[in-house]
Amino acid sequence: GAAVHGPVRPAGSLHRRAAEVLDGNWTGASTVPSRSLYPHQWSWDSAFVAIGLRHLSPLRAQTELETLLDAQWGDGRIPHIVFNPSVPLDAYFPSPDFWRSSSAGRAAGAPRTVQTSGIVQPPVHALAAWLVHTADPGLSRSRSFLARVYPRLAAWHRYLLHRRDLGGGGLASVVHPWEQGMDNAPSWDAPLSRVVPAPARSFRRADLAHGAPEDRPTDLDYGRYVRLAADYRDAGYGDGAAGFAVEDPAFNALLIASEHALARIARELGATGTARDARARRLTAALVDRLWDPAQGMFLCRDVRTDALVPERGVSGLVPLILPALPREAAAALVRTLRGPHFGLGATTRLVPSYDLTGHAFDPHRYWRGPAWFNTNWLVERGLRLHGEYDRARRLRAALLETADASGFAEYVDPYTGGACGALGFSWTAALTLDLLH
Ligand code: 9YW
Repeated sequence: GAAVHGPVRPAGSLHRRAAEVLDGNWTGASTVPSRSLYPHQWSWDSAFVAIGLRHLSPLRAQTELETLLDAQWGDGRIPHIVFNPSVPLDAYFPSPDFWRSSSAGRAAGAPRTVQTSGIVQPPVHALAAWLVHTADPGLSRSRSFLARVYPRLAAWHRYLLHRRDLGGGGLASVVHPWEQGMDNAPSWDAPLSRVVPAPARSFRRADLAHGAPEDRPTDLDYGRYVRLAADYRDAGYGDGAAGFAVEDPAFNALLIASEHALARIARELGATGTARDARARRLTAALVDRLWDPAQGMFLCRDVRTDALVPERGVSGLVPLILPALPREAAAALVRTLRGPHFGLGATTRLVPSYDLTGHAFDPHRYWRGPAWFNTNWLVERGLRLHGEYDRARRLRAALLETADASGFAEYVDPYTGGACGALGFSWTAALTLDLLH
């Protein structure tokens, strides 16, 4: 522990090391999350990367988002992976021949020229586009950056709010754990248990060639992920019939934060933005109405198929702290929950773990079942500042910078020791480090 949280190195050199990670992961039009583990473009990774990249090169940050948006489907969805055609098929599973986007996704308007997955990831993009614009408004205006991305981002939100309101309460549902971005979070265990796993011999995991099996999801999890994705593909990527449908607090909070960002973008482009801000406030009320658990002092997932809240505490339930229209009592309760025994912030941990420290499924090394991740911590830091918790935000920021540096920009870390897990030289860890340094 002590060695990992050692003395802070001069900020200048941390800045340089973070920039080197992003340079190394840049392909010319976008950034891969990790050279070894994830050799394509991932949707929410690119949004977080753009947020950091804007401090190095606003042009590259704009290009990152434009490349992703070029792969948008006709129905508005932004795919979770845009495949790099020069990477061998067996480098990552599921590969383009699994998703078959240009044929299976034809009715949903999948692009013909690039291969993508058919599921989505959290909508951080409008927030990222706005932040990228503010880094260099002159460049942004000269390239009509916002004018070009605004209609695409609006179509993306329309897809989520109309096609994905599977619970009928105004929120968007995810139809696969990969869509929410926290692949093996314990909140998925119950809704996933109803999915019949695809036989292990029917697919070959590529992730185990790069990551330690005990830090990754299990084979049984993978069998269920494969079954869900194959069923969705075989239904032409149409929404409604999914066996797995969950309303997740972080996914929806990011949609709402992005809706507020779209209001700002609309104002910059000469409109009023009032309708979007009003919608963001309505969505905040729907989030509280459907996912807030007053007894736990946090948000939980709702399993749409059983219409019940899932009794697992995950970091996803703290992310709504980023919302400006959150009721004051909810914000105060979230801060208490962060500091309490389940997340231990400032007491037993210096970074927010991905899952309840006292939970039955807690594992400090296994992916989204305990380790601390930099993107969720960056969001919590932002939320703490938004709600006036400056001291706590300052301490979290310091811990993030120290841990990012000492871990070699790890993908995720042990929440107690800060020890590195997963891939090193991970893009969003480096990008969000840069953002925190500014
Ligand atoms: C996988 C790329 C992605 C992230 C997800 C993370 C992981 C892909 O990596 O999923 O193969 O498991 O869970 O959030 O976007 O970094």
